[in-house]
Amino acid sequence: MTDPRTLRLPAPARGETPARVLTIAGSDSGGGAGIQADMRTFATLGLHACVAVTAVTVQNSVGVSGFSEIAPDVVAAQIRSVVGDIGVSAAKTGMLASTAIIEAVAAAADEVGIGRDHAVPLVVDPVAASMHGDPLLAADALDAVRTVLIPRATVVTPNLDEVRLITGVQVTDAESQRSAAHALLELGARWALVKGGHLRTSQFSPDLLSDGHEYVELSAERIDTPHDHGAGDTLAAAITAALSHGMTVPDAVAFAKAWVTEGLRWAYPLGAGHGPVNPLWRVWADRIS
Ligand code: PXL
Repeated sequence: MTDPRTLRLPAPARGETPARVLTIAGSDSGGGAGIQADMRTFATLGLHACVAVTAVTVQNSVGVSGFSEIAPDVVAAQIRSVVGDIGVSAAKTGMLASTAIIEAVAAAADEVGIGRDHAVPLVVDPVAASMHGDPLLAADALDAVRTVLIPRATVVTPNLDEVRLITGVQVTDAESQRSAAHALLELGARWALVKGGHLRTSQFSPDLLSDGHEYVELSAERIDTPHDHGAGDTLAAAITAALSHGMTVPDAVAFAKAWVTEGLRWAYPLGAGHGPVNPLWRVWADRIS
């Protein structure tokens, strides 16, 4: 097991501009997932997070009761505005809601130099639904995920449901996990991380990371908690944070997996439904111990 004390990124000196990242994602009014998870992850890791909001969800611990999309040109303008002035060394996408927003994000990313073929890596978390199954992406936007979003991904990080929706591959074991990774790479991602967290087959949570040449199996202790809302967002945010400091993709994913495992250990109940993963685990652990 990774010693949690080693899960650190270089810290900025007092008064020094920290590394900057950009999250392009939706707001979770319950404070557990989406940009709230991303920003807390980035903040705890010593980064400055810029935000392009894509949608405002109405949700609590029980579910998502609706959302309002931000106009696609406003999403794109947020990206251009912050990258042009503040500058970022990595970016991530979460909930993108619609084809029009995906297309606007892709165009802005190309323009400002974010994505697999640019200097600034892009982590794509292809969010399709909440943990309760409430849709966060229009059904007709899956095609844009396949043809517009994933081809721009330095790393794509779907869970098993998202893999099935995007590639048609139903992952049940190591072999189908490999087929799913190949299908995602064929769509154009540089690296595919097929998360096995929802494969309730063992005490480990086996993920497969591949670029078609390297196959890295990552397994971490399975933390058995119902309070894992926002775990996928936190994982993708921690990968983005590590990439922003120049880590390789395999090192960044290993770092992030260990990071989110600690976050799950520090998860807490909230409301009547599922509580969130705790991206502030380090701060809480330092305060308490
Ligand atoms: O965890 C995926 C996710 C991403 N973004 C937003 C969400 C959720 C899950 O509910 O609400 C805004």
